[in-house]
Amino acid sequence: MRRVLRGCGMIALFSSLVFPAALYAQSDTFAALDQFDSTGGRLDLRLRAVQRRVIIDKQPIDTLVYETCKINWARRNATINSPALPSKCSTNLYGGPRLKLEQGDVLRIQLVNDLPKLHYDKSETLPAALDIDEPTNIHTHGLVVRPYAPHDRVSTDPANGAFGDYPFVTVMPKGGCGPGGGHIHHLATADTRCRVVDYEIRVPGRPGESSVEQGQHPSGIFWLHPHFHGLAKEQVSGGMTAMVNIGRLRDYACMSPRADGTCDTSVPLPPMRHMLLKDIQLVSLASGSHPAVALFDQDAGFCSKTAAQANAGSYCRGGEADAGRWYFTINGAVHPTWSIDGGRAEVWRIQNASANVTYDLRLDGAGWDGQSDAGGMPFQILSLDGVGLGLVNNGANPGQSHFSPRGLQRRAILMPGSRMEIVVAHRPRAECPADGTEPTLDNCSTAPAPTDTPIALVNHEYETGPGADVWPRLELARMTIRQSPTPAMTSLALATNQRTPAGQTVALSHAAAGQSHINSSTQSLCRSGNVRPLAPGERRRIYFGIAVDEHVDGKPDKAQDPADPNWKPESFVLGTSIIDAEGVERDPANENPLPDGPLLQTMNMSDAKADLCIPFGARERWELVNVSPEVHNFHIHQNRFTVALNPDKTPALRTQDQRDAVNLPQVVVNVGEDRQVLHDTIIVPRGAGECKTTVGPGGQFAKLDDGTMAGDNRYRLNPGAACRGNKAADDKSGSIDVRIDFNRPEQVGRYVFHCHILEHEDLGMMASIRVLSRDQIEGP
Ligand SMILES: [Cu+2]
Repeated sequence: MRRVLRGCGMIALFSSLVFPAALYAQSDTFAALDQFDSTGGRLDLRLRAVQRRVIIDKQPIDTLVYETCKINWARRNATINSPALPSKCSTNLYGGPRLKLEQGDVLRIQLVNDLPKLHYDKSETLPAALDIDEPTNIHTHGLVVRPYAPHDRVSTDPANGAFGDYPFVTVMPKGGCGPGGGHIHHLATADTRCRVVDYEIRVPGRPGESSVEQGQHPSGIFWLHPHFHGLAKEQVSGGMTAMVNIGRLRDYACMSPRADGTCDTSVPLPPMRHMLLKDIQLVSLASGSHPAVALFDQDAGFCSKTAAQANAGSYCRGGEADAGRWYFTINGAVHPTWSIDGGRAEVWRIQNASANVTYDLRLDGAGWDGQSDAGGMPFQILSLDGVGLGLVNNGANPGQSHFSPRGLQRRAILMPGSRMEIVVAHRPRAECPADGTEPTLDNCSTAPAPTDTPIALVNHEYETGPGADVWPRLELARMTIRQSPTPAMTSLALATNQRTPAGQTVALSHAAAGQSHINSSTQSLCRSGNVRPLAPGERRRIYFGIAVDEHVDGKPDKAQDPADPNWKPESFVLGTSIIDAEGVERDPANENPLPDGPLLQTMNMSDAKADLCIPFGARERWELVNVSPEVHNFHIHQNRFTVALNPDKTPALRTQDQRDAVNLPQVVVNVGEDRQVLHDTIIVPRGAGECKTTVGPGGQFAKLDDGTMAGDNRYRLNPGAACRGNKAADDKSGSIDVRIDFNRPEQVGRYVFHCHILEHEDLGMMASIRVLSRDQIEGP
């Protein structure tokens, strides 16, 4: 596969430097994210995408970051090249900024693309070293806000040329804007801009109001990252991310709930610590005046499995002759350590900002072994993927127990793009039940630290599938609780206002949607004749597949030598179909039956058609079906969904390996309650080993036509394949069913859903969706 390097003068890539034998990199002190608060309902920022020299573990590295500054919006174009005032700009460039918003705020971002040319290593797939102009754009992950391009909203504000949360824009750097400059054919999108583009993102609701039932925006943790198709992985790997916080922790968590369910706000919440988890692979360390060289086309096998297991520190050695390092950082700091006073707890707000890595997070200490399979010290999860879990309110006994018995977990899997908020307190093993009994907030209590007690945040090894990626085992950070005679803080109760609406339908006209004008290039395939709500009993099926073309010697192998002229890359493909009430699978475009199997394809952003056309107000059930033996991470923009339940209230999923679904039964679904957590990303459990990725006779797929890596690769899933996604008992596919409503005004428009493992997304595991208001379907 192509290889993208940064910081290359032509120094020797694989130097023979000898590393110190120390297990750990020297621990850093905890680095806070640079915080930018909205004021008066606005936050006006300039995000300059640049390459800057940053320091990671004393290594100077040239990497990609956002230089973030507060600006005077009216003078944004006049000041675009002015030196930024340090007092208004971010300083922890690699760690990233944190944007703090309220419901009702308007976030305005002037995105400036000052990225250098992208350098492809000539040793790999391309015939010669190639420098190309690098486009970018942004996406606000998890925000339910409007997805418009300026031409989509002319009727409401003709003077406004800003984009909403819209991934179909190409922002070229200055050098790529000339005639013929920077044209990347297969990545072209409908909207191409030169160097500067404005975004205006309005968060629904009013300050302090975060009720999903009321159509307000949930409070919680979200994030911002580049979403340019084909380059998202490279740019996120470099470090181009920001945390976005909306509302306050108090909107869904309370230290002291009263019997009537209200919160005594005089009791303070514990201190909060924000953590952006980022990783970077150095193929060569700094030497003399040369900075370290980072590999942004991340290699999951960078560290050998045994080397990774042997290393408990927050980097592992890898690359050619183990001459490189793969650092796992928190806000840019390597293995940060800090201490808190005894009797205290902290809330950790953790964001997986890695392009590809899946974290299996546990706590180590106080008699618990976070590196064991049994899991570590129990912690309380307050929110997952930006929405409070709502575990509070034992209505039968108000005032006695405010905590769900399912309030504690000993591990949490965060796939790329996922966030969670946890309460970390000292819970000695002796205070909690023996192994095999689920720890709860009632039976696993906190206790004062007897001495200075360390609690480590560790990452357990996680394998995405047999022969697929294995993410290394590492210790990420360490907190010491100082000895104190004061009793330990217990836990937080959660407010109940962020759960699934019980079921409401909102009528919507184009006026409410704010979009009477549809870009003609995308309208043609979504019109009255083919946009209808699903009938009762119907559901959509979304396929996630990996197709590997046959090698000339008949051995499909993802690790083939790219120098081999017969080398073909993997294709990450996604397909959709409709399953009717009789169980017949139909083509979503024309509703014809699909006896030859569904079509799966890589996304081609230059094709402006929408893969799915859905009427506003639709309430759908989607089967997410994994016909590959590797997990994926489903993410949909501008929307949230719940996990569908079986009649016995268990999650509707099939999996070959229960650890794929570790979050699901215990955390994601509050089994036994009527209401469920809303998600923007969810794991799609892997298929069995029989779900081969092969193309050709006897394989999973039949190829329809030749294409390029990012082009129009199309495959049919063979009817005789072992993995077909059907519910037959012998089916080997992995799957999880979700329920998605398209009933908020912010969901009208064109956007995408995809796998959030960015390597998979960039290589095509993505599709576009268009949600139309009634007026748009019926026409003028
Ligand atoms: Cu994937």
